[in-house]
Amino acid sequence: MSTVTTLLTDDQFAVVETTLDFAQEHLAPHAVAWDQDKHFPVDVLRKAAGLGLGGVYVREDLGGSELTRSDGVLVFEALATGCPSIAGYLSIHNMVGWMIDRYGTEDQRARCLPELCTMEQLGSYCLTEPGAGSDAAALRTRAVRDGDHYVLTGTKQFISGAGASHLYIVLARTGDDGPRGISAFLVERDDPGLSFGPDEKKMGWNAQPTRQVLLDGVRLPADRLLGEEGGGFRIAMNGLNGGRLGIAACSLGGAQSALDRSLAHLADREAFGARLLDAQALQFRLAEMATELAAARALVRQAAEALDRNVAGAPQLCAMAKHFATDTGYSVADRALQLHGGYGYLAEYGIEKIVRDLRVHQILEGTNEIMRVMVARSLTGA
Ligand code: FAD
Ligand code: 2MC
Repeated sequence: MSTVTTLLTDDQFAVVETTLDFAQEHLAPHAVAWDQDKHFPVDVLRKAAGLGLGGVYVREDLGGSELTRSDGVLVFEALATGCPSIAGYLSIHNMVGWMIDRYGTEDQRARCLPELCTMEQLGSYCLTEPGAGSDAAALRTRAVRDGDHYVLTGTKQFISGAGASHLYIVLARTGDDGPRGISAFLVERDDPGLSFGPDEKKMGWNAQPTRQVLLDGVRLPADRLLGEEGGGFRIAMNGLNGGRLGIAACSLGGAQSALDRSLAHLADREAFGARLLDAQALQFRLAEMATELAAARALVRQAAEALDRNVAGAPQLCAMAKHFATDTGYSVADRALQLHGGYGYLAEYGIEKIVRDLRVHQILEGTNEIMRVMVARSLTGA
């Protein structure tokens, strides 16, 4: 794990060590079973919250850890060495917390954040719809103003944590077509008219639920509007800039774990009268994997610093980091599976689970094609 901890401050080193210990003690030993049983370990999430991981970016006055993005990517990489699926959910929960801390009124902050930070309450982010995924600004869920209330109707697709979460940031249309007609709302699980589809059967990310969120005339007091009417798309996109780094970091952690396991396996395994680790062809493969991960890590950390400093071009750097780190992470994990031979294909070794978990990081929080669209637009000025 040497490149994981190079160039860190003493404080960052301490955070990484604590989080790695947590991941190894509380996540890694159970990750395969949770995947097989499709178990969402809320009790373990609350333990993570005890370390400050329920409100990573939330200000300290309401129980948050108030860390920077540069710290956050270290945390999510370390967590994902234990289980990318759980780390991925925690990244989404923390995106929700950041959005409320950043755009919420003092009343909204006080109502939501203390229990999000302890993870007594879990959060979900609801942008995607059956007819609007990559083209998020085409969403059709409607929020109609009715006196002191808004009434929300529509369907959200693929929502991580749905059903288990208490708080849902829902993007809905209050105005005309396009991004400027969209607003963000705080919807609570008990709000009448809210229900959920069945848990989707998935290739990976099985240690957390993915369900539709169905809004059938959900009537919300007007003070559940987050930010300004018409400002929801900007809030959603700014949330995703940090979220994309969280997912990128989860790919680094999952892939690093697969690489570390490959080293151990090749050191143990003999063929043709020698340790497999002594075969130079395999050493070169390990060296390439480590180098590619180090390059991806450097880009993720650069993008996080750009976001911390709020520099122009930070969203595009986040997009670059997201597609580069998630493509690299998947490719490294897939090569680790190959280095394990037939054992890599067996569930009990945990490698095929990492491959399955990391595959979806190339799709969610903006597909890697959409990340390239963002980068290309900034190059061409389109
Ligand atoms: P589409 O938009 O239909 O895309 C299909 C294909 O076309 C993709 O390969 C895409 O890259 C490509 N494509 C589309 N447009 C272009 C273009 N202009 N140029 C080039 N290629 C293009 N969403 C949430 O809001 N909240 C969640 O919590 C959440 N969790 C998820 C969890 C899981 C397990 C999954 C699988 C998805 C989750 N999503 C969530 C949804 C996810 O963000 C979307 O699946 C993703 O944004 C892609 O949308 P889509 O599936 O509709 O694909
Ligand atoms: N950061 C800040 N602002 C952004 C932004 C970003 N990353 N992306 C877009 N914007 C702004 C943009 O500057 C513009 O602002 P203004 O109106 O002031 O000019 C506004 O948003 C509209 O942007 P575009 O004109 O680029 O809108 P368009 O519809 O052409 O494309 C696109 C936007 C494709 C970048 C956006 O729809 C997108 O990111 N799609 C992917 C959807 C996605 O990431 N879904 C993830 C769901 S969550 C999930 O998967 C989880 C697991 C939680």
